[in-house]
Amino acid sequence: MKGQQRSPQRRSSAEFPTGFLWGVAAASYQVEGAVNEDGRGQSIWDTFARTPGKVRHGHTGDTSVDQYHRYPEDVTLMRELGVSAYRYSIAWPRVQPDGSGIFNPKGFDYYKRLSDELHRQNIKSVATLYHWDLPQALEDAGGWPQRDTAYRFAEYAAGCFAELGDHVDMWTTLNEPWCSAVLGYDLGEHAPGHTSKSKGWAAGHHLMLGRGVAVQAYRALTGTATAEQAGARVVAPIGITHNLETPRPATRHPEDIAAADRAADMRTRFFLDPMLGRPYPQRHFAAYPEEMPPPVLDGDMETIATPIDFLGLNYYFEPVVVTAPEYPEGFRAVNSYHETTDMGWPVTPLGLSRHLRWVWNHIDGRYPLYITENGCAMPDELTPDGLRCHDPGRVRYLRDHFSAALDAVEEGVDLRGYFVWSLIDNFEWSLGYTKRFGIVYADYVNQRRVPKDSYYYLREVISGTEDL
Ligand code: GCO
Repeated sequence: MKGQQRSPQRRSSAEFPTGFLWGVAAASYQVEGAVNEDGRGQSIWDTFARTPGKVRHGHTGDTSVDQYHRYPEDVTLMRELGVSAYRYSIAWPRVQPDGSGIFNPKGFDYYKRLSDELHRQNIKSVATLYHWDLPQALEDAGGWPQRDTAYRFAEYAAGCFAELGDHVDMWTTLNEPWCSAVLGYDLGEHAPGHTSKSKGWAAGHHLMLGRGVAVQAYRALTGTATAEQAGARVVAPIGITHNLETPRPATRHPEDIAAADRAADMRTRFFLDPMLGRPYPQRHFAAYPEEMPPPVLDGDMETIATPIDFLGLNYYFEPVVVTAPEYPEGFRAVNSYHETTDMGWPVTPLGLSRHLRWVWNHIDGRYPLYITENGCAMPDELTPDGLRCHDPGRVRYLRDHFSAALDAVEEGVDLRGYFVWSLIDNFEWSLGYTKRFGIVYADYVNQRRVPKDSYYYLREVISGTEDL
């Protein structure tokens, strides 16, 4: 008999570990709207978005997809999708309008209603405490470059633990502190829009410190050192969400390989190593002797190293770098010649497996990993009847990234969940509403939601009827 045709290996979501958490993600300012309701204070994003020239077309999060009022419909979309978790964020100025002192019960009520609805529809409530909406009053007092902001964050976090502890199934302290610090205070691309390297890295240190103090407050409240130690008592795990990068060298030349390693200092080691009890990357500081090191006081590094329960990673693409001795840090990013998304980001699924393996090895397997965000902005085509939305690029993107994540799992990475960014199109920060990341299309005029093809694809993946 002639050689039999080998059927391609079938891979399905069933190959992920038992209990694997499939979810979708979003963030307060990007989806809630209702910025002046029920006593919500102002945040740095309200101010930034209203400052001419900061956000494309002058878009703001004032209304967005109005999830503050429409959350029951969105949770129903999640249930029909089959996800078991929703990762949202708590707007600090909703629950503590001035960023210190008095809490606002009506703000907490919203997150209770949202969690109750999630639980009613069998979905876990995964709350991020800080997804970039710092109360404006704290920015007026100096913002994250001020040490006091770290303690204000811990106070706010403790208020959330006390009020929402019975409602939340999983906590993350910060979302992407690199963005808050560097985009917000050094490059000025995000709120509050400062351009000072020393402010940026001071902000980075205080963000990491604040979350360390917050985790200690959480442990004191739950009476354990880690969620695992709670035994039969259910204690929601607490972790962090990072956007680390492990760039790929453009060539195998030793100088490019060394440059890629150096590139990981700023984006990865600075935000990861102190959490593991290691020092900040000194090599990075040496590149900016005038503005570094950040203001570290006695005991800070121990606080930052307070154990957590899991590490969340947001992954969108893998950068490529070459050696560039003319830059202080000795590298620069170059084009990777991959197909790109609407953001101009290369589509690099294999980079996801490499990244997961790198992080897993770097942390010596100390914490289980979650992909807390992955997704893409791609061209969407709404059908003339408005009932369907075709997004074949996003379907391919997701399939290839799911498969890459499974590769890492098969190689021993303890990956426990995967959150797609995002459930629904939303306010994409300084790009306003011009980029659509949703697996559900948002009609911003009449607030109609239209599930895209990628939504139906993800539904089949989760139920195991569609191959990866
Ligand atoms: C991020 C953000 C999201 C973005 C997404 C797409 O954490 O960067 O969490 O808010 O919208 O990453 O850029």
